[in-house]
Amino acid sequence: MLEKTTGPSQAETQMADRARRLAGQPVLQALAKEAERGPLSTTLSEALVIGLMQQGVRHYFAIFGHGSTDLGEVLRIYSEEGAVTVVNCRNEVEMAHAATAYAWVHGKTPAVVTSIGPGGLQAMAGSLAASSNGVGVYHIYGDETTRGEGYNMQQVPKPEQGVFGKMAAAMGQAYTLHTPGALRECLRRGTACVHHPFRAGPFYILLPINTQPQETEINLQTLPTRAQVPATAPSRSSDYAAALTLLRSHKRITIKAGGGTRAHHTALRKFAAAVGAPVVLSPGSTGVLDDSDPLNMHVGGSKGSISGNYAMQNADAVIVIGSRAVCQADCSGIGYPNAGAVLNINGDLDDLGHYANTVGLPGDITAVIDRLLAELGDDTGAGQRADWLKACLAAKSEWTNFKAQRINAAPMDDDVWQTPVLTQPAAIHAVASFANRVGAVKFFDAGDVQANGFQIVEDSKPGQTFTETGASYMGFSASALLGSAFVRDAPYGIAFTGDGSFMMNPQILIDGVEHGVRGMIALFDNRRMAAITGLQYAQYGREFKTNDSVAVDYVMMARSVSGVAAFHGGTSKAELEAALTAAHAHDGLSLIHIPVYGGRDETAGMGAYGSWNVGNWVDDVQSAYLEMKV
Ligand SMILES: Cc1ncc(C[n+]2csc(CCOP(=O)(O)OP(=O)(O)O)c2C)c(N)n1
Ligand SMILES: [Mg+2]
Repeated sequence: MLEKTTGPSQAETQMADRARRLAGQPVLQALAKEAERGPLSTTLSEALVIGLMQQGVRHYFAIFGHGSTDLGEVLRIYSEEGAVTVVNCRNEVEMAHAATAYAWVHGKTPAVVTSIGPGGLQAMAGSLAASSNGVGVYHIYGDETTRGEGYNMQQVPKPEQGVFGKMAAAMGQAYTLHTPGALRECLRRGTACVHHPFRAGPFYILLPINTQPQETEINLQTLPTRAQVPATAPSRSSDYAAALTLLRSHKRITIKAGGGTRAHHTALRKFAAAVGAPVVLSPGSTGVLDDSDPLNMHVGGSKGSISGNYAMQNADAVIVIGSRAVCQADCSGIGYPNAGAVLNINGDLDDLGHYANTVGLPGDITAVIDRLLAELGDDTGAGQRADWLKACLAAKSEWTNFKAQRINAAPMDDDVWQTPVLTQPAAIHAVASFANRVGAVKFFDAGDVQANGFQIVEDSKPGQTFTETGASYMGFSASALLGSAFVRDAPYGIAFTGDGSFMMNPQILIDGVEHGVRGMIALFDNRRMAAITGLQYAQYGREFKTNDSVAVDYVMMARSVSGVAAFHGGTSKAELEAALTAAHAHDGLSLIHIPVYGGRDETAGMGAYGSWNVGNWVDDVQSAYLEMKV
């Protein structure tokens, strides 16, 4: 343990010396002197920080507590020497979201650090966004002592060991560092999880309070480096035979591109063009085809679009690529009522066999597509799909026209605002277009804001929108802005959030300023949780407890935090445009409060085109599911 008295202890001086060298160099170079001498003796806390660094982890999001003071002290010294950055936060859910966004947008691995108990639990809740979207993040939680001297404050109060570790293991993968010498194994499992090639997720390290300061020895040469595996694809020609037959024998093939295609959009585009098949997007895969690409049918699923759902409903075969078939993406299993066959391309063997009557090609999407195209040669079956493409294109124009009407809807009289205000689709389109114009990254989290968002955005490539569709976690989008803290040349971020979602995690107002975030919160205020109001009306014809009567001046609220620039979004597109320009000009965090129509006029929404196995729809959906051929 580091004894803090008047001056730095010898242990601290040595640690600072190591940290100084680690600041500028990779681990093995920085600590070459130590490595030559044999195993390095240090505390578990420092060993963990060095071990994570060996995997490229140098960025921490932290809320410390009595459960993580020793680790905190190491991070203090390492951060003072410039070896790590530490972003202190105000809420663990917010912090987990920020870490997820950091990994998702910037492709680097962060670590979240909490205390024991409530801190860890809150972070674990927030980590659902990482696991649902396949994003690798280390979570480090202080944990009960392994000595077992009785209850630790904040542990789960029952006579059972390691309850937090068990919960974390149920959420994802977890390792309790009960024994400091187990660090190597912990980090090997960790990198296999957070750097998994197609199903990354959060890895939870439970760090007992008493093992953190324990002296241990690590062999720097065998500290696990970041896991890397080469792209794989089925190796024999015969493995592709059934796929070739499927492609050559179906006239109405639709490709369903899931979130997994984001990293493989170049191969996807080549494949769709070669086989002459329309591509339907999932809520989370906008941009994998250019918005204007004639093959892009836009989003399909429970919310969907006219064209996306048309291409799903009328397909005689589906090529599912990189999708885990979430209910919202495939209408709870009844999205393809006319399909008799599936070709599934996915690295994950469980997802590969999700549908019945499937030809599965497991592996890396690009590697599989490249090989499949080589096997297909010129005989791709595209010739027989001309009529199908024409019909899909007609559906695409229908959607484009419909969308144009909705996003250009005139302001509507609203009960709450007592004046005509913009509809949510009109306001979202204005902000999304602005974002694309200025090269900003768009973040979405939940509610009508998210659903309208994925129906409206017009992206030309992946990475322009990060919509947390996996968990639809209210509070993600604003918190995600914090993911760019300390990231050099980070793109400007715009969080699209509802009034309900924003108040789940408003901490960004303070943390964003503290850590120099450049970004904007576009707050679409309909004074209700409208997505749920809409569901209630659609299912039971009555609204219940999804609105409130409390007016909030979000501009004043935001301005009460020094450093935040806040603007009224006005009630017309012209006023909103002016606010966007002003907010973007602020070199820091800004907020625009945009009142939007919250009534039932359907021209104020984008509509829903699919089915969903929820509420009083379940009987219908489940009986339709029984009729599916795939
Ligand atoms: C943390 C969390 N709690 C509850 C939900 C369920 N939920 C989904 S959307 C929604 C309402 C969102 O309201 P708001 O952000 O104001 O957006 P709006 O639908 O009004 O546009 C709720 C409660 C959720 N997705 N996440
Ligand atoms: Mg709302």
